[in-house]
Amino acid sequence: MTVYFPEVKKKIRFEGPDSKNPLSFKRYNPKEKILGKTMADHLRFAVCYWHTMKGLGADQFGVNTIIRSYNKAADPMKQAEQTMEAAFEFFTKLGVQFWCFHDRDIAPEADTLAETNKRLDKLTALAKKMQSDTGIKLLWGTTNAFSHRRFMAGAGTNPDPHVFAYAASQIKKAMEITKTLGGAGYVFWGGREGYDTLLNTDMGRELDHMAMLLQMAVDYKKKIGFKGQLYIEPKPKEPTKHQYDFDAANCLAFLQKYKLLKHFKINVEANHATLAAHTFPHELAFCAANGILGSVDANRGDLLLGWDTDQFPTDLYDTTLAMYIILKSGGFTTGGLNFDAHVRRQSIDNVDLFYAHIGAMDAFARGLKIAARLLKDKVLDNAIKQRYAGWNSKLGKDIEGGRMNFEKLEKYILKNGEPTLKSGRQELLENILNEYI
Ligand code: XLS
Ligand code: CA
Ligand code: CA
Repeated sequence: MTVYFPEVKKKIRFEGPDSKNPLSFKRYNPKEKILGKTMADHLRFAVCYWHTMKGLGADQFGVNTIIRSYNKAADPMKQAEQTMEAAFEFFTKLGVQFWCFHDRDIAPEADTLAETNKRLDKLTALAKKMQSDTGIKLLWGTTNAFSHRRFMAGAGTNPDPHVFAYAASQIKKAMEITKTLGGAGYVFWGGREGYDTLLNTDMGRELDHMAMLLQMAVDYKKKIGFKGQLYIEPKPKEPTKHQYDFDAANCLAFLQKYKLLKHFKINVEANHATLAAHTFPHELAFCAANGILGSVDANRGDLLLGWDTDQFPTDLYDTTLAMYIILKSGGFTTGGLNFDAHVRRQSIDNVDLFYAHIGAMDAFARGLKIAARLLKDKVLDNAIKQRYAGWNSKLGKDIEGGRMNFEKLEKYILKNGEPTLKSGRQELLENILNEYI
């Protein structure tokens, strides 16, 4: 069998923090138990096919910079097969449990839907074989209904029902192959579901149509017996000026309005959170508070660049707080940490792909360990408990129990006067967090 990543001879191993080997994990020890579960089972790492296998360094200002040995074949199907073989070699050498893909990542589009679907079947069969040979599983599948020119004005929110029908047909097939591959989930990211100008947009109608498409997906899921979790992935802008799935709160309102809430959870992407002017932990905490935290696209943006840079996560504050929120909400069930991230344009060597993922996995492993200690020592828990202690008093209990109204509360104030103010202790808590990190 052809070897596509000869630079890395054997599987990346845990060697501990003192190792000087850049091709080893310093912190991620898949078998180590944290709070009764292995690190691998807590973190559920996934490699994404689109950036890692297909991303070749192109940006808005320049063409590809990266050359890989698996995408040289002239025949696009041959290239797709070699890419798939290379992908599973990479997943195996890296030692992740999962992968994620869009339909169009794994098989090139042909002239007709029927022909395209035949190609997909071929590559799906190959993926299925490689999954069973390697034990690597599918975290989620999804549809790319945003790259082809037919989707220039959106998929489910397109002004033309003919395009809506195309998107539906594509999703139908992508759900089928995700089921064939035993996917634990299926993601809807509304690539061009939004608008560029209100001057040509019927917003209400577009939102109704998007809900209709999702309802059809829910119905089809049931029909084919696909057991995976459905997710919506919010993003506020890019490629459109305004995307309808702006942030987690926006998605929650949408799902509630269209009575779809029980069928969906959120796939939170770190870089999309910051594009929406939130923090990554904010989006996670919002989802956790509302019982809709599903899965995570683990990456980061750049403070000085206003677009979706999809960099590999390295920030320990982010990974710690993320894992803290995830652990507190009970941990992943169907979801996981998918590295929706690509190496920089100048990182042109195969080995850079390994460095990028190793660093990200170690950053999350550290986050997990620190979060577990924070939880065990109850440092934040105790501070929060104390801060809200007033709600355990008679007054607090009466309000929370729905036994109070404006008149009664006014009477209480007239009798008891000014409240005693308490410090929020932000700086102290920041210091404590630093000590743990
Ligand atoms: C793009 C999105 C996309 C989704 C899957 O910004 O992150 O890659 O995760 O369609
Ligand atoms: Ca994403
Ligand atoms: Ca992104």
